[in-house]
Amino acid sequence: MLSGNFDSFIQIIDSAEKIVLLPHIYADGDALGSCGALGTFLKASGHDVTVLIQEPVEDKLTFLPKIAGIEYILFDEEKYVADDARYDLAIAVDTSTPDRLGTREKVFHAAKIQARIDHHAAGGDFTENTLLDPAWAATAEGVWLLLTRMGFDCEESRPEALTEEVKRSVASCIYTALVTDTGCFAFSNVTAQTHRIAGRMLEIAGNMSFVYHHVFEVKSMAYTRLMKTVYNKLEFPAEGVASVALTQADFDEAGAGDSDAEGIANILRSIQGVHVGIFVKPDKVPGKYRVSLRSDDHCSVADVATVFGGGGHVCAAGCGFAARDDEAFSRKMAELIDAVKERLK
Ligand SMILES: [Mn+2]
Repeated sequence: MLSGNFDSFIQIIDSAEKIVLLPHIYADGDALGSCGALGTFLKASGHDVTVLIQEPVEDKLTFLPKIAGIEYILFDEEKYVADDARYDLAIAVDTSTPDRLGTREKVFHAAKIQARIDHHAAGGDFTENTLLDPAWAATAEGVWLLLTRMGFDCEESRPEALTEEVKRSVASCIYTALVTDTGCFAFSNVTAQTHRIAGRMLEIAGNMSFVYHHVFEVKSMAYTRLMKTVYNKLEFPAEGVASVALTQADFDEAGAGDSDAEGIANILRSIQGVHVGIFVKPDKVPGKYRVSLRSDDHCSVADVATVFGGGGHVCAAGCGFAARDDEAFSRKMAELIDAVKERLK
């Protein structure tokens, strides 16, 4: 169900001249695509718009700055003084809690007015001016609905500066956001509306197959080297359970970072006959480990994670543990596997 109201959100935008768009930290395709689409449109409509990102755009998404009609500016903390209300309006995009803004939180609060467009059901009500619907597969779905209400797709009322090039740019950004947040239209969050919007984006932007190629097909060398180790270390400690535990040395040898390890627990879970995937990797703090758990309807991994002080959803959860030597590590792994076995139906 929709929280907030399009008309008042548009009023806030209309009355602002200088606007800053803030995607969440480690911005993904939805956060960057939504900001690209909204920013490109608002710029063409005559606003002074800045998209401020916390980290450089990740490799697989570097095509986005090329198709967006607006620049993504890397946040430089020293250049921004606290409480300097340089913006009339700050919009948090695809951001569920204010701490997901990183050090740009102060930019958000320093603006005269705060707003948020998002699709995360969980999270805080950190601003009154929120436009949020958990039924949107991506925040970009809401951005599209907002833009159409601002005259984007209507020949009579759309702003004059909205050239075909701007339209293509906006549509490419929205399409990218939809593709990434839905696992290429594979997840259960996809609705008929998601497909309708994606269809309209293709009508405007033309062939977009390069998005799938960059986001899902291309694998980095570091990831590929890490996956060699993952398959070498793959174990089936109980029926229906697959597990892999990597060490810091495994990451170092592969030249891999945290982002290369994303989705490994899902890969384990997708093996035929496996109901629970357990992926363990070292934490930044030496002697500590992070656990990703994925399951189907045979086991609630949220319950497993709770035992170890973590949490999450029934099918996707996480927790951590400390182990100062190999023996302690093996003991913790055995406890983890026992906790899974107890809950496996
Ligand atoms: Mn999203």
